Amino acid sequence: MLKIKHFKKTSSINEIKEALKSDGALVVDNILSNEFVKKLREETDPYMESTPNSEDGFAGRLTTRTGGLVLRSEKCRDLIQNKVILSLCDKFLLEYCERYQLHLTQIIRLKPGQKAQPIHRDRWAWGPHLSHVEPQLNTIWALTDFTKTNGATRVAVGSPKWDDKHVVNESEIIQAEMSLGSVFLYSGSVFHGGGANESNEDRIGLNITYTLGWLRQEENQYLSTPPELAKDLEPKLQQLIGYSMGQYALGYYTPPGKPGEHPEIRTPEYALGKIKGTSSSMTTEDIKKADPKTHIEK
Ligand SMILES: O=C(O)CCC(=O)C(=O)O
Ligand SMILES: [Fe+2]
Repeated sequence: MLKIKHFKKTSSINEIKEALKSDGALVVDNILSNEFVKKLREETDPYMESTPNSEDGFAGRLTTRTGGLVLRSEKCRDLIQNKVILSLCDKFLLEYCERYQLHLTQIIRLKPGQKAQPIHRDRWAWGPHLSHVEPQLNTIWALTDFTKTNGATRVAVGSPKWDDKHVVNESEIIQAEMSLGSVFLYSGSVFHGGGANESNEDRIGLNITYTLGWLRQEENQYLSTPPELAKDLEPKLQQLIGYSMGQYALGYYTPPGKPGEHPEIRTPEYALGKIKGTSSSMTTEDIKKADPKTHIEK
C-alpha cells in the first residue's frame, strides 16, 4: 500500500533526507504553533484576499497564488530561514552546488470546486534538461488542515527516478494529508499536483522552495525585493534571496554610472551598501581551476 512517511521536527535530518531522496515526498508534523500560523495569516490574508483567481488550468481557475512574501511577511521570512529546512537543504542541495537560493514564495489557496491540478514535476520549470541532477527542494506549509476532500497535494511516492514520459496512474498516487502547522516536503523530481477541493472551505498552503545557486529562480527576487528594500533584511536572508554570488563568477555586476564613478566588478552585496562586495566568495577548488600554475605537474 502507498504511504507517505511522517516525521517529527526532532527527527534525524539524515533520515528525512533519505526519505526525500527515495520517496521524493514526506511530511514533518506539527512544526508550527497555531499562534504562529495565526500571525502569519494576519500578515498575509489581506494580500491573499485581494488576489484574483489564476487564469489557466495548470495554475487553477479557482486558485489564488500570492507571492512577493519576503517583504510582505515577517513570519514568512522566519519560515524561509527555518533551521530544520535549511539543514535539509544543506544535505540535499549542496551535492549539486556551492550555494542554494530561494526559488519562490507563494500562498496557494485552493477554493471549493477547484479540480485536481495536472500531475507534473516542478523541475520542468527549466524544461527537460535537468534529469541528471536534483535541482530543487520544496515545502508547502499547511496554513489550514490538508485533507483528502479539501485538496491535499497528490503525489506519486517513489517517483523521482521515473522517466519524464511516465504517465502517472491513479493507483500510483496518494494524498499528503497533514494538520495545520505541518509541512509537506517534496523534491523537484517527484510527480505531484494539487488535489481537488471538494469541501466548502479553502485549502491554504504556503509554498516556499529552494534551488541550486547556478539556476534561474522562478520568482524574480531582485524585482520582488529590490536592493533599496533588501538592504534592511538580515544577512542570511539577503544571501538566500540572491544578494550573494551563486559561486565563483556567477552573479557579479558593475554599478551603472559615469566613467570612474563606481568601482568595477562587484559582488551583489555591494548593491546593498555593504563595503564587502569586492571578492567573489571563491572556493579553494575554484581558485585552483582559475590559476593555471596549479595545473603544472611536479
Ligand atoms: O497546491 C498544491 O498542493 C501543489 C501545487 C503545485 O504543485 C504547483 O503549483 O506546482
Ligand atoms: Fe508543483
